Amino acid sequence: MSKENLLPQNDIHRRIIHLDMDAFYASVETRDHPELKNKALVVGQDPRHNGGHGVVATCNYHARKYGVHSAMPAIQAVHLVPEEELVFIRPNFEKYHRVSAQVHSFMHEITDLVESVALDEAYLDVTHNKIGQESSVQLALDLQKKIKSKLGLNSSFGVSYNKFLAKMGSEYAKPFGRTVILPDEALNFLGMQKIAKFPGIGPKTQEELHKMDVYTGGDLRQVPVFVLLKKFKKMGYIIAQHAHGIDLRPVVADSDANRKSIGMERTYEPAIYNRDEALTKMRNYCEYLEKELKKRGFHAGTVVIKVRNNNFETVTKRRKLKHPSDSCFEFFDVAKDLFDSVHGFLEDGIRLLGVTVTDFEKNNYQPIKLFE
Ligand code: TTP
Ligand code: MG
Ligand code: MG
Repeated sequence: MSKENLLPQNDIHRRIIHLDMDAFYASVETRDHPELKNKALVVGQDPRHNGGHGVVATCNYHARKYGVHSAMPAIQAVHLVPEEELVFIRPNFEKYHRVSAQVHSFMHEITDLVESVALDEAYLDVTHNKIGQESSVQLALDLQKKIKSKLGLNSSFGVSYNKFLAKMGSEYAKPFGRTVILPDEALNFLGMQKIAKFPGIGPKTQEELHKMDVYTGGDLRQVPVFVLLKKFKKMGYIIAQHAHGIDLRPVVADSDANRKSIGMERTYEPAIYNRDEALTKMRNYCEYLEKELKKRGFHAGTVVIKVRNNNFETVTKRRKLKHPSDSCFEFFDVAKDLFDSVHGFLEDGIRLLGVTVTDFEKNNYQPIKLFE
């Protein structure tokens, strides 16, 4: 087996949009205070009236020209920007939430597969969409246009076949940017990017990679996967996938992400008296659960079974897994054990059987599969 086979099979068939609002809080404030249009607008408390305290939430692009940015101590903005241009404005979170909800309602006109990352930013899987529009680029353009015309705000988007590339795209052309990365352009695009632009490559990892003469996505792709894996462990494997344009994470709809559990139960008439028959049913449920979890990109931490007998006595039993999992086999192992710990029900006949998994956590990346 060649070492490059450590990478999962790519999937280039999805259509994903990543949209992010430009200078979000600051743009909302400029819209509502047009007299501030030509100012360097910083959202945050004015440190000059505040004992020098406070941080910059965000600032408009005018202020960015002077080097101001999010999370910077506000007092630094005072030093960087000429006094007559500088304006501080206190954040109005209620308003930003309201605008965010409006943006989301436009997104939901296109698809319910909307995954919010922050107030001003979301992924949309538009492979199948409500509008029946084949062109994901057209959908993104229309969305950007609608946000502009209805809300008076600028945004940037990236369109590609996975989340990582779509996000790289939306950041690439900010502000008011539009970037489309087609499957056969992805490696070219990534090859030109500085490694600092890749998610997961912070200053420390950058330094380590520079020591290996790796400066761009192109350089990164030349590094064998096992080297990145050995050096940077789990994150190295993610970085390696990115360098090759691979990101299999699904877009998890916000409504799904809030789900607390997934389960399946059925009633039986006539009742079940046979252990193997009951176990076969539960095994089928576990297969369904694995499929549903994989679809949503979740791992579950706990398995719960429910059993009801002919006398309508019902028991539920639960057990935490050693590690969160999305494996049918691991669920079934536990479910079988729990089932065997319910005494006397088979003799009376089983009317209802259920298996549920809960305690979700997000499974962000594909596990390494050494042997397929
Ligand atoms: P971002 O999307 O990171 O930044 P932005 O929208 O201001 O600018 P752009 O996307 O054009 O680069 O964050 C969205 C909002 O979240 C931002 O307007 C303010 C808030 N925010 C903070 O409060 N603190 C922070 O450190 C960051 C990064 C953002
Ligand atoms: Mg933004
Ligand atoms: Mg954002």
